Amino acid sequence: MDILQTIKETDKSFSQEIQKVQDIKSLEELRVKYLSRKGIVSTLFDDLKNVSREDKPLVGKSLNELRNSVQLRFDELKEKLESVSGKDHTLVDLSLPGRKTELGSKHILTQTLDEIKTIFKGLGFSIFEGPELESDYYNFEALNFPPDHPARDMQDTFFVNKSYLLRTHTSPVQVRLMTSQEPPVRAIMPGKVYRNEAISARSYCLFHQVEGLYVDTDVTFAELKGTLVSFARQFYGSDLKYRFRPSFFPFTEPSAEMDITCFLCHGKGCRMCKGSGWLEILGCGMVDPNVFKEVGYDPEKYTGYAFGMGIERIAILKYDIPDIRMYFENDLRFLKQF
Ligand code: 2U9
Repeated sequence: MDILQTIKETDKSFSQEIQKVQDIKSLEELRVKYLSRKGIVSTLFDDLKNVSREDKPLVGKSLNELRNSVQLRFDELKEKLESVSGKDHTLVDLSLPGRKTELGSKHILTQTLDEIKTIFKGLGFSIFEGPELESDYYNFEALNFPPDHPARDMQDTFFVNKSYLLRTHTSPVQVRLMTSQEPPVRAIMPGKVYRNEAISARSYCLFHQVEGLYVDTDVTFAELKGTLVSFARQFYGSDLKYRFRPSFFPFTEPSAEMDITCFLCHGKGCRMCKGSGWLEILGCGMVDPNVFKEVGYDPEKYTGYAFGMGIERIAILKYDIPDIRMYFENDLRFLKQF
């Protein structure tokens, strides 16, 4: 049968022609030639009416196979050419400048902590860290808090159960250090602390502290002042004025708070210092003999000083940050300023 021969030849010629096709335009020309209404394959279908009844099934089957095979190869090449042409001509513009890899930066609290650590390392302090989940003993009892002290109240402390809590200060780390080591000890303890407070622009349920401790024979309040003034001058600027005011903490006696002159108004009084001209930056004092007894240090032989500061507050004062919640919101517009 001639028509079967023609079908075979058509298949062969399509194979040869499609191999030469390099672009979508030539492929479209090939489609018109073979698959359009007046194309070679359709014309062969028209010729089916001239085929005898008994040959029709065989010829019909061959024609269907030809049409499907031509269509399949056409579709495959079309998809390939389109994906390549998309990449070459629309998706990639080689004249564009390369994409910049954005580098992250340290969070302002980490930067502040790093700076504080560097200053105290320079003053001879080492660094110790401890657990954030603490026992009532290390957080309160060993630090001379009376059993009914208001800080223990459920309102102020996140208790996990009767004896365990999220530490409210880093002081338990000092207790752990002293119970594991004989004097002299000179270390700072940075870390997260938790307080069950109403959240506002000035207070948050989580913040960071750095506390410090120096215990040896003959450690004096004068040394405490010298160390803290040196720290404040390195951190806030060498021309600052300072003052120490009496205060009270269960774990130090005597206790004090350190103020520096307001850097916004230089002591004249403004919104930053609430008109006083002074900014409170930390608390400090001589370690209470009761704490020494608790950790097994002889209070007749040793004296020591301790201090503590809130990092959020220290940075708020240095960079004039209006709201403590900004540290924790991860808004890049805030973070990128530092
Ligand atoms: C031991 C003995 C003494 C650590 C101290 C302060 C004073 C203090 C506050 C500052 C702002 C806490 O973050 S804050 O709210 N801290 O004023 N902290 S003396 O004294 C210690 C610690 C451990 C064994």
